[in-house]
Amino acid sequence: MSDLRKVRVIDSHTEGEPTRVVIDGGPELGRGSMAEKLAVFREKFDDLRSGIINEPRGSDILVGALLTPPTTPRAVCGVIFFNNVGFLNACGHGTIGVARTLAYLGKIGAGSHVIETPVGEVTIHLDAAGQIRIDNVASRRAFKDVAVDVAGRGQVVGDVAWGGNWFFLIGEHGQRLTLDNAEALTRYTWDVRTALTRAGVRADDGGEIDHVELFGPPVRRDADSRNFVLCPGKAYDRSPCGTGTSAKMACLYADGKLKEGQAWRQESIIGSLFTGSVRREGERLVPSIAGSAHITGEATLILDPDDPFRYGIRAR
Ligand code: PYC
Repeated sequence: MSDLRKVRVIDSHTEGEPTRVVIDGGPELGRGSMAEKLAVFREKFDDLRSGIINEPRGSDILVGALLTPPTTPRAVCGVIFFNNVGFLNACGHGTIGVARTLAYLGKIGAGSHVIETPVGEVTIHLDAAGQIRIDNVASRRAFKDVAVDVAGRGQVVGDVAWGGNWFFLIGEHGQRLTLDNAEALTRYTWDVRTALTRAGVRADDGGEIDHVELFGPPVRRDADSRNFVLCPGKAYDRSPCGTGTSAKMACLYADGKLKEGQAWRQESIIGSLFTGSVRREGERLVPSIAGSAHITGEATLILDPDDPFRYGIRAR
């Protein structure tokens, strides 16, 4: 029994999208930069990533967050996000979940706190009432109106934008953005993603465009838009997607449709809401995202060396 590996986690959801924060028993990633720590996690501990997220302990929709020691005294901690198929550069709903978890653990109080990610620093603002807002990494649109031929569906046009991850954002798609249509939306966005890969469409820094986002009119009266976001592992985001909303606001700003400080209320496919805005800091466009997160559980995961599925159920 002494060979059992134990991993302590705290689960939360942010506007419906779950985050599993590893607070103890995670892998030791060394003393390098956050990007180097991510590389060590990817190369040496991918089994553990899968064991924490995938069935039978987790599910495709879970996003994991490994807390690391900070590499700068400015930050309270570093974080590396991961999912059912690999790693995320950053994660908006996940950062709000990490903030809620740190507050739950008594590690942060009301005020502003910096968290490091492999793609830059994010600032979380926690108010006395427990509301959370994050200032995300700088966002930008790389390409406008990129046309891609999608097998069996014809040409689809979208923008390529960065919000901490790379997104293909589509306004004209002819799809019904309702939760009861999630399977068809998943098929549509997966077809678009496959077409982007086949056509060799990448971001301007060579990055893979691994999130696809559809936009349409809101259902809620207090929202500006509703979206459906397909994540890299084929699960759809239950929240309005923090990095996706950041990418959307970068496009709106570039088109002159969103001004600095103006609120953008993004509704998700399940009807939850993020309120965002942008501000310029020199050349950088900094998006802010506000939303609520709730703790849903605390657990000790056990990885038993005798368990054939200790590292999760994976296609081989
Ligand atoms: O909120 O940025 C986000 C996100 C990315 C993938 C799932 N959620």
